Amino acid sequence: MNVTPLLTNPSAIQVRGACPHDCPDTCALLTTVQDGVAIKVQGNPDHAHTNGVLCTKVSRYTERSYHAERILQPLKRVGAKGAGQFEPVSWDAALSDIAARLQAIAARDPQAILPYSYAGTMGLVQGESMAARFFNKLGASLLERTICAAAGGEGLVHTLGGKLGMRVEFFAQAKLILIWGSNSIASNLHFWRYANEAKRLGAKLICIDPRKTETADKCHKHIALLPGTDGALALGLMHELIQHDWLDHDYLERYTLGWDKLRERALQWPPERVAAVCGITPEQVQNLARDYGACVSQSATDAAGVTPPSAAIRMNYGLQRVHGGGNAVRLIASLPALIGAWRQRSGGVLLSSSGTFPVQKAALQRPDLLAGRTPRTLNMATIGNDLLRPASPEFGPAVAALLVYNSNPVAIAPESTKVVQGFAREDLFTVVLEHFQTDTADYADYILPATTQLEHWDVHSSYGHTDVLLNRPAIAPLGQAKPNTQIFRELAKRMGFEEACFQDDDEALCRQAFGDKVDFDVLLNQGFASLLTPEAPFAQGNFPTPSGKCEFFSERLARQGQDGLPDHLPNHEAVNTSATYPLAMISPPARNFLNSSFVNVKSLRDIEGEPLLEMHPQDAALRGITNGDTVRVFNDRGIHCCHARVTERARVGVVNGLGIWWRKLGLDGTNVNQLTSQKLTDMGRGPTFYDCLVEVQLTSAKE
Ligand SMILES: Nc1nc2c(c(=O)[nH]1)N[C@H]1C(S)=C(S)[C@@H](COP(=O)(O)OP(=O)(O)OC[C@H]3O[C@@H](n4cnc5c(=O)[nH]c(N)nc54)[C@H](O)[C@@H]3O)O[C@H]1N2
Ligand SMILES: Nc1nc2c(c(=O)[nH]1)N[C@H]1C(S)=C(S)[C@@H](COP(=O)(O)OP(=O)(O)OC[C@H]3O[C@@H](n4cnc5c(=O)[nH]c(N)nc54)[C@H](O)[C@@H]3O)O[C@H]1N2
Ligand code: SF4
Ligand SMILES: [Mo]
Repeated sequence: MNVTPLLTNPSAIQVRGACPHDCPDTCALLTTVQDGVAIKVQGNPDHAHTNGVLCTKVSRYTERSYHAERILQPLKRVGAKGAGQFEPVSWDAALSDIAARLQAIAARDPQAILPYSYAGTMGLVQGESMAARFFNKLGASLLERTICAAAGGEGLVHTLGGKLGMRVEFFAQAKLILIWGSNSIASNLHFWRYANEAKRLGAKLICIDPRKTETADKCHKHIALLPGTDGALALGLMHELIQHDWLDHDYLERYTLGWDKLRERALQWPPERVAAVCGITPEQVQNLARDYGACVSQSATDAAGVTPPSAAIRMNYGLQRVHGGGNAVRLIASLPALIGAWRQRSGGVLLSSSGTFPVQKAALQRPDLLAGRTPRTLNMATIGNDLLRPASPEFGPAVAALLVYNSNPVAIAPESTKVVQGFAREDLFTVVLEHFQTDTADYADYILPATTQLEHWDVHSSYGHTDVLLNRPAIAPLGQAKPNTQIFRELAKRMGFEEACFQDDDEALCRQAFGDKVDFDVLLNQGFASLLTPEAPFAQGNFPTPSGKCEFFSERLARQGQDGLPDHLPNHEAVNTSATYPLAMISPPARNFLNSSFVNVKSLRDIEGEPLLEMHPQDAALRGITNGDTVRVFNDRGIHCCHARVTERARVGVVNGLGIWWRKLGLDGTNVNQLTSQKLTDMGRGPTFYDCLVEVQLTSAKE
């Protein structure tokens, strides 16, 4: 059945969809449509994880889709680069000109063309399907999509064997939950529902986060460690587990690799050393270990048939945006094996479930269109540097054309000064597919109007649960907007790409995404389909690593010249290492934005207020700053002005700049990324947004 008529309003229908946003929850949507207009977006009550509830952002989805500032026709630049002045142009004129420009560049070297995209939509079809085919056929530079999860993803792969972990629903049955580097209430609301249920059933919740978040408020304990010190804390926990013999020796022996080596390393991390590195007390380390150690299991049930309490860890990507992020994830992902937590379905760890999905990537992206060519790969985390690099034998051609879709790099990429300089290059040809005139779109030569999730087909995996979701269009495209797929199809035609795969329509692409691995009829009829996954995936080992074990020691990493054993790596810019920049700045998500999306939706922006820097009263007093004052936050990379919020949500020595505001909405036309660096993580070549030292000065006191 395609759509469901509504009992309370017979002239309206409800269309099943999926939330497209970069959020672990991937909710099932029900859009109510009357006379071709979407009047309401709700959570689908039939989908267990969504449970009929959406976050505030997406329950206001119609406000975003029908926003007065939606771009609804192709626009061509008329003013200076970055001035944001455009005039309407026909699709035909825009696409013909873009194709001609790309052909001219490709004739010299197609690698001078670079796609730039991320997870503005997480849809497999409006993400990398037709777009990837287009760039593969062209032979354009490849993009390493590292901006979010690269370090942690690698950490998981080298420890557990994939982006896999506990099933989210079983957190509800855990007796101890560590919420580690995650502000779940803001960024993973539907996980929080399960955690809250566990809490009602008597579980203890502990939040490990430099910031006192709304999630920390609701946990029994909060450990406000310094950013980038999670690896040390995990080693300290191991130290205590060993000292007190809170270990599942049987699990360690059967199902892990490298325990002797890890044990030796952990024994170098007594609580006092950990406390000094993490900026917490030795007792906090000891108490955390006692809580975790209380869940040790010798086997799933003891001799008397009693099931031991289970310990579950919800990590999120917040803790891996630092130099040692990959190693920290390796250490934390190792913890459940020490106490045998994996033996129960309500024990273990979850960072991402995305590796569960049998996505048919080659069918969608068609790497065969490269026809033997191996274009260079550029890292999206260093777009600032790469746009400014001249041609050289090592680098290849300078980037001459950039096609941006599903991303807002001028706002979200680190070290904005460089990014902006790069985008401002007069000789760079930039095309941006967008809903809105973002900071990035301001620098476009052409802005092409893209459809929103209400207007196109898509199919979704998830990184927070294990269901596949189908998104049907609820309404026709607004104005002249087209799906990303259609834009690339039409560009392909103008470039003379004749392969049949450029004809596939969006429904066909949706079918190809999982091929015969998921029953498409179930998706069509129900809107979602659950993957069959084991309840306790590693109860008997079966880790998809080369050894089949939980790899404390990784031969693969050792062969790459890395330490095969995880360790704590200090931040590139660690606290107490610079007299000039004594404060660490982190810039985690704001609850009512999704990265830089929704910042232009007024009702949501009104809740967030304005760009603010949270400072601990002690740090503020030292600098003569009071609540509401205008401050300059600065380091060698730049200056960002905003208002100070003096609050104990910030710990001493750490300031928090929440959310990724649009630069043009900031006090001085900048956001926090003016300060972040392009230095990379230990694994996965990811960015280090939360590894950033700054100083703060009063510019003007509040009137
Ligand atoms: N409302 C909302 N939801 C979102 C997003 C959003 O912007 N807004 N973003 C989405 C995206 S892109 C992602 S990747 C996911 C996950 O996104 P994450 O960035 O993991 O977001 P959070 O779950 O908020 O977790 C970040 C938490 O980590 C803390 N943190 C920062 N540095 C450290 C550290 O060194 N150690 C520890 N232990 N904690 C640290 C921060 O204070 C913050 O509370 O969430 C998604 N969900
Ligand atoms: N300082 C700091 N910087 C960060 C982070 C941080 O915590 N702190 N977080 C990082 C993380 S985790 C991530 S994931 C990145 C996120 O960075 P991005 O993936 O760039 O995410 P957004 O900022 O939400 O921008 C997505 C854009 O895609 C557009 N879009 C949405 N759907 C479609 C569509 O169907 N078609 C087209 N053409 N466009 C569409 C939206 O309008 C929006 O402007 O930011 C990173 N940057
Ligand atoms: S942003 Fe996350 S919580 Fe909100 S509707 Fe989408 S998937 Fe659900
Ligand atoms: Mo992300």
